[in-house]
Amino acid sequence: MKRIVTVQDISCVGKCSLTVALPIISAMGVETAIVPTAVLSTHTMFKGFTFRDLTSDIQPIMDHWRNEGFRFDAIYTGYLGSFEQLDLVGKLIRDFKGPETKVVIDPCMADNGKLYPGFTQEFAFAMAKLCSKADIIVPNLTEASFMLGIPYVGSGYDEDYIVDLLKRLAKLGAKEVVLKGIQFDKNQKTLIGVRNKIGIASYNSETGRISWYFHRKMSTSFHGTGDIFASVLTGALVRGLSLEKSYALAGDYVVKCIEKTLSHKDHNTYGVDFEAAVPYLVRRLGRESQLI
Ligand code: PXL
Repeated sequence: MKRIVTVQDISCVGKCSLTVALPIISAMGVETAIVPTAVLSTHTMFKGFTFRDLTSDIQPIMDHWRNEGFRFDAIYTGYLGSFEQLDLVGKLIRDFKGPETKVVIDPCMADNGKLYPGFTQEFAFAMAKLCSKADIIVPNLTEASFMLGIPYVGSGYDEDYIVDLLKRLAKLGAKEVVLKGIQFDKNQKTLIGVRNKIGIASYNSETGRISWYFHRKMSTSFHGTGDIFASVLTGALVRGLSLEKSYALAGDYVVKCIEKTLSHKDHNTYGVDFEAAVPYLVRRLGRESQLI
């Protein structure tokens, strides 16, 4: 069985980080090892959350695993809370990346032009440095801007701007860049058929290939969807789908999760009902992985 190790926090309530990565990657038929970085009562969009830092457990976990000789098909990191954790993840990659291991870094720290509580510009630069060790990075536009140290442009940009961002992000050192949350304004010169949609662009720095995938824009955005996206992308890659097919599946699954959530009028506002859309994910993955 294929095996992913994912490094991120446990937010006990909130449907993000490990509480989505574990069930989703498992449902995709891939073993999910975890390194929990912290335990929070909820994610940080709630007021009054508790936070227990688990940084001091990470090195002993890695020491034990090294003795056991564990190897992983992918190393996937999400929300990391400190500079020390960034260093430890660097060591994890050094010690556990085999020739076939895919390293996926989701520089989860910001959205809608703002850093999440507790993060700084300095941390964003340190995360950018960690990204040099990745095969694939999956920032949104806000995270991309902070990592590059440039102002966030939330609207009015064109295709050339996105291509330039992709190339600058690739210079951080990852082989492939997947940029999320792209929306072109009506009046922009752009790809046919993508207006009123939201999408993803990718760049392979070895082949120079740029690809795009756009899907329906939902009326409401929810926390945790970036974690769901990165989990599905990593699971699909390990199951053998191409990067383009993996992020198309991830994007479409997020849309389905939001649809399911909005279909209940008493829905949670903190996270999506990803559980209700698992059958869709499993069916589609089954179909697509048979075609490989
Ligand atoms: O979904 C990203 C995320 C992960 N972990 C924690 C968070 C957030 C976003 O707010 O607060 C603790």
